[in-house]
Amino acid sequence: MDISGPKPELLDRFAAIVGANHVLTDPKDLAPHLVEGRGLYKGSSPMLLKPGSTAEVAAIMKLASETGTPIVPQTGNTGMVGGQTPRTGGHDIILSLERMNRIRDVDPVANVLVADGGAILADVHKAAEAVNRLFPLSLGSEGSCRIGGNLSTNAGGTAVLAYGNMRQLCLGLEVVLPTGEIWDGLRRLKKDNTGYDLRDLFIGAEGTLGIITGAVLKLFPQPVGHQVAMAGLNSTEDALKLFELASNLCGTALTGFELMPRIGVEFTVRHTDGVRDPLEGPHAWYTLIDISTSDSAETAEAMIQSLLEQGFENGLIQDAVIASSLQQQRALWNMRESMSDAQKPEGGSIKHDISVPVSKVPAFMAAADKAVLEAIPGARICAFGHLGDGNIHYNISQPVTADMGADKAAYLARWREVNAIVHPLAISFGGSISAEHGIGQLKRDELADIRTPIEMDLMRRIKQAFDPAGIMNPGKVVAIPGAGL
Ligand code: FAD
Ligand code: 2HG
Ligand code: ZN
Repeated sequence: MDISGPKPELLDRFAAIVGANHVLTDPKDLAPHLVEGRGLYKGSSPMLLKPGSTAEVAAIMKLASETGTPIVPQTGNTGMVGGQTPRTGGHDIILSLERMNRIRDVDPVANVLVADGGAILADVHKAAEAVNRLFPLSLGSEGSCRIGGNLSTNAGGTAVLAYGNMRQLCLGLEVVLPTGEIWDGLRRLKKDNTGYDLRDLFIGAEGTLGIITGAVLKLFPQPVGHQVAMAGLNSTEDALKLFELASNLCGTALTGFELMPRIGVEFTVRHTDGVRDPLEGPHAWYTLIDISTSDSAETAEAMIQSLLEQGFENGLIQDAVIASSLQQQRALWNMRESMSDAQKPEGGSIKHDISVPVSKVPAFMAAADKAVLEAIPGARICAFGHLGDGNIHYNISQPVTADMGADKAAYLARWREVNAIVHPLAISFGGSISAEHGIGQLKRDELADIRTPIEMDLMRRIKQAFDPAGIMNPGKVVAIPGAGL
């Protein structure tokens, strides 16, 4: 590719594949696609293409591979590590699957649903509900994120505890390779040991190995009983003990166990319409407990009652509320799911997506708090997340200052410095620096510090085998030295 970017004639050839109505080139139209939600990355691109079929995606990739044109897949643009954002100062063409948003098939007997890569997660939920089934992936972004992005980031969310992450929820894939070939792996089998698992290579690859255009997803029976409670606690140690108690009492009926700090509740109450403080007085920590049963509604009710009773008796719970209607259940979940966005109006937030073995969460938090507050006195630590999975969004809002707006950039400039405190701590507790959001651009240069040389070498060889021309979302996940990637 010419370093000045694709020539107008080449852009015309790309546009002709999808038709003029499905191409964006005006900077105003492109603008929302050049930046991600946190505003950390802002890229450039001459064109966004919206193909309407797998065949059109294949034609785009064939032309891209023949002409060495870099392509960035983007679906809902809710990713948190800049994987969907074109490179700054580059000429990557954005390929959006927003028109490929169909539910292709639902089979409630085999418990599978086949969707286009551009199907919106909330629409997949609705299609499953229409046949009395559940698709359990649950994210705050479910109204806008799409299946191709969920698979490519191996998304997690609030139901991983019971149902697993996206990798566990997928049986088969349809993928357009960087060469333009189509791999039809839309198999519906639970058991299939026939050679290397190609599907698992594309899941979590963040668009660096191919474009996911379709997927076979697993469905589950709709729960019969469902209970949601919020408990106020004194410490993360108590939260862990309560989690252990809940696991013992509820077993697989425990479908969510989320942790939130007081400051996160305050941010959410302050900045989210309709969210109220869930308990009478303030508490240092809150856990959101979700229980689903398949036999009867009474079982779920008995379980939540018994859990809270024992939690009070053991001195773990200071106060609690059980949602008494579907509306109240939604309100409690809404508070938790709004916590990510509620940090934005509080100035800069330096974020982490760490995981440690669940039993180590309190020790990790204590060590991280101490180190972070030494480095940034007054920092407002808003560490929340999926306690049941050992996955904490260890986010740190900037200290309150006279001019928060002006100080935000200076604070965010300390991002790497703060990562360098928190990430090694997570590793020292046997953890990971990216539990569910991926690597993208944000953590690309840290990957080699946390994966072994053999792992890095294997990842580079896989990348080169699938994408020898280096056109598939270059600059993301794995750096290929000397290849400009
Ligand atoms: P995009 O952002 O468009 O893309 C994400 C990555 O996938 C990029 O690298 C992109 O190039 C690649 N990609 C996209 N589509 C394709 C495709 N068809 N083929 C190949 N590659 C592709 N994430 C969690 O895991 N857990 C959470 O609890 C969670 N909560 C969130 C809450 C909020 C409020 C927000 C804004 C985000 C949250 N996220 C969470 C992050 C985000 O929603 C997920 O990463 C989501 O899975 C990305 O889907 P998307 O369609 O927006 O993908
Ligand atoms: C969540 O669990 C998301 O709400 C987002 O993964 C976390 O804002 C964040 O860091
Ligand atoms: Zn999360």
